[in-house]
Amino acid sequence: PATTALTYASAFPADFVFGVAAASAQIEGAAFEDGKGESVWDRFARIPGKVYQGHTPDVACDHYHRFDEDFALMASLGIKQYRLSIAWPRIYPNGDGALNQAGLDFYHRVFASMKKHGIEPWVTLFHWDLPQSLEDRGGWTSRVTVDAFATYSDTVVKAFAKDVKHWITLNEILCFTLLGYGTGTKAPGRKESAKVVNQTYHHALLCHGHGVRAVRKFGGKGAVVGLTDNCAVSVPVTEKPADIAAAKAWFIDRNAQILGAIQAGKYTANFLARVGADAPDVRPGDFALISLPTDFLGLNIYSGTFVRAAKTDTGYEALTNPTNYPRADSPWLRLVPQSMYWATRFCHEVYGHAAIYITENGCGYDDEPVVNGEVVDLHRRDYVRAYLREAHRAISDGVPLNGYFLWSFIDNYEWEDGYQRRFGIVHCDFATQVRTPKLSARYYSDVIKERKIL
Ligand code: PNW
Repeated sequence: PATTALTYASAFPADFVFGVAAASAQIEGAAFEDGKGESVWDRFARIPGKVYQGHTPDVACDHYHRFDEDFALMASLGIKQYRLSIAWPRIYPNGDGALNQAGLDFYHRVFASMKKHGIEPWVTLFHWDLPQSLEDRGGWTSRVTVDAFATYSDTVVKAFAKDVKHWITLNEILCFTLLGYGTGTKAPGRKESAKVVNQTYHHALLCHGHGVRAVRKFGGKGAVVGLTDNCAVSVPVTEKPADIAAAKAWFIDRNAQILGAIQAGKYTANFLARVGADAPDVRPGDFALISLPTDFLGLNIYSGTFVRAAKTDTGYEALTNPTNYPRADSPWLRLVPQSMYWATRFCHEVYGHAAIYITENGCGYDDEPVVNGEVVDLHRRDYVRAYLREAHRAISDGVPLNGYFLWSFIDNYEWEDGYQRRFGIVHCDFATQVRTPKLSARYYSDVIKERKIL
């Protein structure tokens, strides 16, 4: 009899969504075309020393002019679901005020092309490219941005309700609040106090609420909406009950500011005790908006922190990985496939989400040359396979995990790491804009076709 790899033969449910993801500022380019306004990343990239070799998002993958070719390639790989984001400064070049019809027209062309190629859009309203004009008026520290987002999300949902049924309000609040205004490693690169940073989180939560409201008001029949969060992920050091309980307690503490607050409809007592005088200012009505019911939770899962039971006040101890713990080229990206299982399981158990989607999962490496017309990224194939197995384990254990989006479709502008760090399953030669599907693209294509881990 033929030898078959039974271990990897586990099938995914028939309606499980397999997709790929990307974001406007990372792939579109055309940063100053057709009336697009400046974004905080256009500005940040030009501050010396902020981004690897001063790389800018000006051209990126030139997807703005090549989307039809990109969707043809996607379709040829059997990819039928694509998560993209809308560039706010294309729609409102100044964040609010005058609407740029050319920006809306671009996305109309994008959605028409996707439809032609049989690809369904999952649209993120905000994936970090804040209009610089809003930053000039305080950015995420100010309620001006919240009001502007309310108008922007209404406009976008109304304009594309016919084309888009899956909406994501915001991508990874932590990255544009804490990293943008606290550590300053991401745009706009500010270093504010903890109190101010907590206020930026609060404003982001309000925008999430406005996004949900926009979809309920203008999304039309069958439209669904959720947040994409990069929750803090704990993985029990062993899967003994004591370590699992410790990991869960750490998870609840560490995710109190976003997922905990949304679920509770307020900042929890534990969270308020932890931040003390740095607690954000909350106005009456804020939490009615923030805690509007959503249809799913999106999770970006890349890595995790190992936690074990300990005789501490909290009952847990989080471990720092030794330097020789395996990782991708991004230092934060430790290879911890079990994060997929524990993040989705804890989210389901703690917050009771009825549906969870992995809206991003992938790995970045610097050196992935095309050799003889091929990129043999076995490391990425292994990464995807290992994480998918843990996703499958979660489903088997009753977690309502309904889909998975691989980050990313194509090598792109990896924020402060510029074009140096490649996350794509399709290689992009940024000098010539030639696309070459990597071995991992072929692998993922087979997975999608057979709906099992190969
Ligand atoms: C995500 N971390 O960012 C973003 O949503 C993408 O735009 C990005 O390209 C991708 O992951 C790869 O980096 C993250 O420090 C940035 O843990 C930083 C972290 C996690 C995710």
